[in-house]
Amino acid sequence: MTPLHPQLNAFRQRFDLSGFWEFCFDPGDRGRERRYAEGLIAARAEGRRPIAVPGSYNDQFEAGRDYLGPVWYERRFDLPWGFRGQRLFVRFGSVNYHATVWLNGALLGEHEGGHLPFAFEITDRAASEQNVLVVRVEGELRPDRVPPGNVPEGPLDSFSNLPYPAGSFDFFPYAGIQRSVLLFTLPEAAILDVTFTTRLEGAAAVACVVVETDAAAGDVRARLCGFDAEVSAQSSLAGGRAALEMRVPDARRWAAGEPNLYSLHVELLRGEAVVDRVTLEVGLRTVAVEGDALLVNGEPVYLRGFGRHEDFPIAGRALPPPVVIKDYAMLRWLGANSFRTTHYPYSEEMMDLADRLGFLVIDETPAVGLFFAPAGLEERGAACRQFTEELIRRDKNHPSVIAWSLANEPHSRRPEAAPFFRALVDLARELDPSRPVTLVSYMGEPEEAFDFCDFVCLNRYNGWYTEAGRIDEGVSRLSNELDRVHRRFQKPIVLSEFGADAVPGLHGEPPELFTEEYQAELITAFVRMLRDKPYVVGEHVWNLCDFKTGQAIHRVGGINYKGVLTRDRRPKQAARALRELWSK
Ligand code: GCB
Repeated sequence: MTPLHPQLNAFRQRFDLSGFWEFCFDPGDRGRERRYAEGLIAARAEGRRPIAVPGSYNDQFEAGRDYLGPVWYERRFDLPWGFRGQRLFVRFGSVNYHATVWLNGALLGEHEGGHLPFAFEITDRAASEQNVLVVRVEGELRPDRVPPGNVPEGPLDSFSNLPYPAGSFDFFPYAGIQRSVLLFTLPEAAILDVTFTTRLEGAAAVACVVVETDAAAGDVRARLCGFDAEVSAQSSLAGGRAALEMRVPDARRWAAGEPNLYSLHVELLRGEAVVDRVTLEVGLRTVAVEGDALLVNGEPVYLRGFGRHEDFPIAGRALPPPVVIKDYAMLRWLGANSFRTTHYPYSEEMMDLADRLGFLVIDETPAVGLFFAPAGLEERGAACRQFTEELIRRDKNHPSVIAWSLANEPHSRRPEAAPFFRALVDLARELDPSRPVTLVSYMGEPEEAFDFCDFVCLNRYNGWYTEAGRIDEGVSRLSNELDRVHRRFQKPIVLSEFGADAVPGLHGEPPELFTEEYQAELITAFVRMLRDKPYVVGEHVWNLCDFKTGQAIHRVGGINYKGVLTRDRRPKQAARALRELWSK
């Protein structure tokens, strides 16, 4: 189990190992026999060099651009003051795709899948000085992985033209240690997990807190503080667990644009003594789907926003913090109130800011481009279950997260698809009964799994991949299709992707494909059409920014130009058009 995000307080320490690590490529996969795991990279690796962590490695060196085979990272450290004698862990925020980790030559473990955290206990392995942490990473694209890659001809029927490198998806398969690596401590008896949910009772709210610990006995105390008020509750542990409720009269609810956060302090007590504490910033709010409406705090909401990528030149998938802030500033400027974490979980910093800034988030697992041919299906299924569990565990306490998206654009024609998703949806509901569950469907795929989702998400590129050059025709076809889908499923619909590529600075009158004018007109026409559909509860433009893809004949310079902002975050015409539309 990955403990809660590391905290720094009177009972817990943490230390960030980010910086310049030792690194080498290992195209012949000889690192094990050369004993790199023991810290011998410096002595034995050809072409060893410093590398920035966090950061995808691909754009840091020319040789790394399309290389996805084994690479090795090494970091030496002395234990920081105050860490000795504590329970120690090392935690990786995201390593894409497969990580094997050693400390001082001893294997700690492995982890599969990027974008989600994992940790290993190192209490008995760490020395006070001269520790050597080594990570072997490989980002190979394989049909039995999630997202899949190098899928043979056939199973993807609707998308046979794979890019290079050959992902079954349209973004660059950046690899490496892409988020922070933290050392952290836990006290001898510790709080391992906290689950926070809300029940509304008129003007009051009931904060429900479930606490998991590894303490044999003791009490748990929860305090909820904010807006000059404090409520608290205390309960004894049973089997290491406690469930508490606190009633907040005149609750300040969390909502989009009104991000009222309370501080939740959870303390583990032995007798009167506090032995551990964690603090979470939480929001009092509920989410539900009722009829054709998506409700936050019982009020219908309409999602205006984007799909996006964690993508920036050179840094790759490790967004520099100023870019994260800039993206939120631009979302605000555009009048957006929401986004989907296309097509993988975003950084924990991004999620914390969504809570603080008041954005509604559809939180997506890395399951993009799934297919259901029998070869490798079991492995893909196991990966999807693992990622769903890890994501819900990581993000369940964010008030900004209003739904789980369990897949983007699966190739769902085979009969195996529906039962596959039935099981995944059931798992998500079991892990988190407090949020709606959805998945996102591709043009032309009849998605039976919507029968058991709470709402429908459709990606549609009428006027672009179909009806190219004919916006009106595209919009009217989509309008009919939306009505049909709604009649079939009787659930609210989010248009989760639509848009057009626009090469910045390319203009045309009348507008043509790839001009800024065409993109602006297409997006405007879509938004106007959606206004008349009461069952549509959201519009997410693809994409907030231009982003890097693999090489393909439809990706000039390896870039997808569907951003309304350029890759360096400058607005195109469509951005101004949206700002105008969304300000009304
Ligand atoms: C989609 C995908 C997205 C692509 C986009 C496009 O439907 O979900 O990942 O980037 O289309 O631009 O083709």
